[in-house]
Amino acid sequence: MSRLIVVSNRVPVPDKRGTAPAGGLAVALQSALEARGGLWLGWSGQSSAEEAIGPLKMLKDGNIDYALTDLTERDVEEYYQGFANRVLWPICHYRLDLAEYGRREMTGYFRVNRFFASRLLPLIEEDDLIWIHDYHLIPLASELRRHGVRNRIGFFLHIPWPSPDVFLAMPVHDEILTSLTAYDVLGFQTAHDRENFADCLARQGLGERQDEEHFSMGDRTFIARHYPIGIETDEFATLAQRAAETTLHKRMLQSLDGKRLIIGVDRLDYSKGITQRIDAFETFLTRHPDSQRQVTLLQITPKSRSEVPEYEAMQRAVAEQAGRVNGALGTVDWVPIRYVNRSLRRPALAGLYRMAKLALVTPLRDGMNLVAKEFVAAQSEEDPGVLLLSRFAGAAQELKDAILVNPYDVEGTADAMARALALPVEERRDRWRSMMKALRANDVFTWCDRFLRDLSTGEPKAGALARPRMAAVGGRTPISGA
Ligand code: ADQ
Repeated sequence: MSRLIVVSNRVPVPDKRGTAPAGGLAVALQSALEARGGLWLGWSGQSSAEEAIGPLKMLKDGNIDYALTDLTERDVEEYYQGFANRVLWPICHYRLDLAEYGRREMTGYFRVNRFFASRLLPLIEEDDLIWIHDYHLIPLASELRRHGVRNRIGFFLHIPWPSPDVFLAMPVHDEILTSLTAYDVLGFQTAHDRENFADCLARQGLGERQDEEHFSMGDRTFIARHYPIGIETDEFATLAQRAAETTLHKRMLQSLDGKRLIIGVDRLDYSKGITQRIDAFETFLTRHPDSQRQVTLLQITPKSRSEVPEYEAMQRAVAEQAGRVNGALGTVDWVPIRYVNRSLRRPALAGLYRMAKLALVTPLRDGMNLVAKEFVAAQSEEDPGVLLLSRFAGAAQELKDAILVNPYDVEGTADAMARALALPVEERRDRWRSMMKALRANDVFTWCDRFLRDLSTGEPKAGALARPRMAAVGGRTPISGA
């Protein structure tokens, strides 16, 4: 079996106790790396002066080598905060109005990708499979190819791929599209994203489509397929069951004092639809005064990308909005919205999901949305809570038995909240069983196997991934998105 190299912007390096500080995605990739032997390369998160950037920091854990590089301040500004988070992220989330395209940032993005290639090149061995993750690193394969790398290289995009009318508004669309054709396998979250990508190629007259999933460009051929990412379904369900015995769980139950818990969990990001959700919750409470004092919305929202102005502004806007609703509708002994800006450990999060009767997962656009899947996995079989899910999240393609909503329709979402809270237990169980079946059939290990099987075409068939021990799923840092 070939060795595996994973490259992502950030790397979930295990802590000193050797447990992975990460969610399901990192756990699945680490088990694939462990099984094949491998290397995970990415940015250390540190910036330093150009002359102070030293050799890669190498760490070893079992069968996995971690290679971390610092970047310069200018790199971070232009590549990460600039082109990746202020051009590609808003464009892929259909927010042309927020994209701030600048030549300097675009040049920085390609320069840093060349730099990553230069760091990776000396470490590549002949048969290695290379798996590159997410929008920060789109041009990496073409940079490697320029240096003669002929290994199989795959790319997985964690965020949506927009329709041509949106994507082609980005000034360097052709460079980005062409660099994607340097991969052997291109992975998208949904068939819809894959089709959008194919439409962009067709619109620009780039390459030829052989069939639904096979394309050619010059003398190269590549696969573009959808691989919906999953979670560590059974392990997460066990975490949630165990959480019921913890002190936090008991304290939380006590503080709810019989009120029904509604939960929202999202990184603070404009794509997650948090302000529309709070509006919908307020509308629900106003239209159903009998629900006031009977429910509490716990919105857990760790800050992210605070160095980008839109995120800083949003931080203030959401806090003010929650404060306004609490001021208008709250009473001396009831706060409608508990708004918390921190990250929780996964066992605590799993326990809160299980306690909630309703989850509000209402992004305006999302590649997949793992919170929706985690919430379902955390429910009890006898008395499961209900998932209210945006039809614009990739997860809606699989979780068809959620209550699907259009998050732009505030009144419709408010009505759906009322309907969800009134669902009889038999219907809640039926919906939950069908969603759980989908989550078990496509967990994060299956996702990883499917991608690697396509990437490793031609080599002896890889076996299914070994499931990690429970200890490995207890950390807190997701590798992508933030
Ligand atoms: P994100 O945009 O970060 O990921 P999401 O899929 O929801 O979005 O994943 C968030 C992860 O962070 C979940 O595992 C969740 O449990 C965790 N998390 C969120 N808030 C937390 C908190 N307060 N404390 C602890 N953990 C918290 C990107 C794409 C998504 C895609 C994923 C994976 O934007 O669409 O689903 O990558 O491909």
